[in-house]
Amino acid sequence: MAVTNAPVDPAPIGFLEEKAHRLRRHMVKMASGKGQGYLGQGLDIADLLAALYFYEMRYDPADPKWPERDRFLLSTGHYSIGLWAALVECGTLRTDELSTYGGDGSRLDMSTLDSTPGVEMTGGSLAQGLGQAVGVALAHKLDKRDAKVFVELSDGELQEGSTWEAAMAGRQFKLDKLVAFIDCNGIQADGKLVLDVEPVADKWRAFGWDTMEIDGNRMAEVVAALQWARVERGVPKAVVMRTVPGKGIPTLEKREKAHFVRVGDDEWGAIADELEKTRG
Ligand SMILES: Cc1ncc(C[n+]2csc(CCOP(=O)(O)OP(=O)(O)O)c2C)c(N)n1
Ligand SMILES: [Mg+2]
Repeated sequence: MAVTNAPVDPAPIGFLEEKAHRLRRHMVKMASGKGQGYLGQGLDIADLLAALYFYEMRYDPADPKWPERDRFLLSTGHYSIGLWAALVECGTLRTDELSTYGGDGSRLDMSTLDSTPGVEMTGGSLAQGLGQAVGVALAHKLDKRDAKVFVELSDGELQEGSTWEAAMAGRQFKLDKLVAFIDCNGIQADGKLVLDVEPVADKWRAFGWDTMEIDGNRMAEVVAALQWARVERGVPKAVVMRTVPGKGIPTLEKREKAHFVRVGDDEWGAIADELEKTRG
């Protein structure tokens, strides 16, 4: 069995940053084809996705159902644009599908469907991902499988009780191959978070999870968190990531309402140019 993304040490930070940039470029292509999309969120988790798919995860792009694979569950289905970019870049999905994002009949829906290769859970209804990840990790533990389970969830999902029920279960079952990344981008549907979720890291610690907090848009910190998470200490791990919606495109980073990006047909060219200029 070919494992194309097995961990390489020391971490190739420059290579991973370039991968994150390429993912962002794919996302701009998708959103500009549709004229709109959840571009801000995809851009904010691009660094995590690059590090997972091109450094950390045991995953075979040609065989996305390989039973021994590590799992990545994207709880926030509307972040799908990020996952599509990663799956295109690693070769599970085709590059020519990027232009179909959000279109009728496309496999690259605006929210995730697990009928698309490489997708581990159907998203859309929020705060379901951690519970599913706990279930998968528990099944692996009972089956004595070695695979890791990585799950992304959002700051908005911290406002839902199901997240904390799952957090308790993860600790109770000592799921030490489960790693949660909490994308604290500071926004939910209408702008800033309406219900205060801080202090996020202290809450996870109080629920018994090994916890660290990072700048989720700094590749060296993302990689350090993944390396830290490799050590098993009998409890699940939480990585609290501080991220910037629209990361990599200054015009989008400055938008107050970044939850959904819709701009005029004539503005997409400038957005794509900004991304290339920021990369330098
Ligand atoms: C259970 C549930 N409630 C409400 C919604 C509607 N909704 C879609 S995205 C979103 C924002 C939630 O905040 P967050 O997950 O932090 O997303 P962000 O704005 O950062 O993309 C909401 C409320 C939903 N999809 N599911
Ligand atoms: Mg949010």
